[in-house]
Amino acid sequence: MGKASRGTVKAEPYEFAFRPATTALVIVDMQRDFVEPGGFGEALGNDVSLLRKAIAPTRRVLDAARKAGLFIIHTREGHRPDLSDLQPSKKARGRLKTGIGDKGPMGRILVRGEYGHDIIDELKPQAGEPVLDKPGKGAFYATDFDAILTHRGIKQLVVCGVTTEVCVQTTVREANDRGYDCLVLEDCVGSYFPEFQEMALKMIKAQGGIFGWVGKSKDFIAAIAGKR
Ligand code: C5J
Repeated sequence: MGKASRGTVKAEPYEFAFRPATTALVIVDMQRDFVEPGGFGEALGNDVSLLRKAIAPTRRVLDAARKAGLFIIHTREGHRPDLSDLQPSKKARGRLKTGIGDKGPMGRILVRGEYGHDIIDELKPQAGEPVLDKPGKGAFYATDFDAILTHRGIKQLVVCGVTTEVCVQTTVREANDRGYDCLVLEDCVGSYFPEFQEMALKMIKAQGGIFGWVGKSKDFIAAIAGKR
């Protein structure tokens, strides 16, 4: 774990330079359909408790970021009610009896405006925090994410959310290719598969931080509070 000096966050493979004015907190897809018992994720046979572990630390990070006036953006994976932005390949994948667009336990699955598509109450966005609706796994694909970040002068992303190896990692890879430095908070991201959680985080910080940095919520909160 890299040492931290003032203006940095302790992280791997080495300390992450933290510049509040150019840093955004990005909370990826903390939606009921993925995280809540009775949602789509659980209906697919997944154990949502593995994802729910990320809620409390993410809430602490969100509170600290709000207090410090950091730019905060939330994402949601989902589709238009007419499903015109749903690729036939994505609809067909998995050969599910009840899949995207169908009536699920919390309304139509991953459809905008439905109860299950929305962000969980614990991490509900506040006024002034953009919510980015994305049809894909990555937050840059078919969205104005890059424009929003560019207009704010954002250069670093601190990333929380689910799932680690799918939408979080895809977003981090897309961001890295666009020149953003990403710090993923390991206790604020979650996967239904413990081995994917471990390997996805390892991949991000491998080879000198090939996609970015991995750190812990307590160290980021300490940096926000100016304790580092
Ligand atoms: C998935 C996501 N796993 N938000 N979506 O389909 O990671």
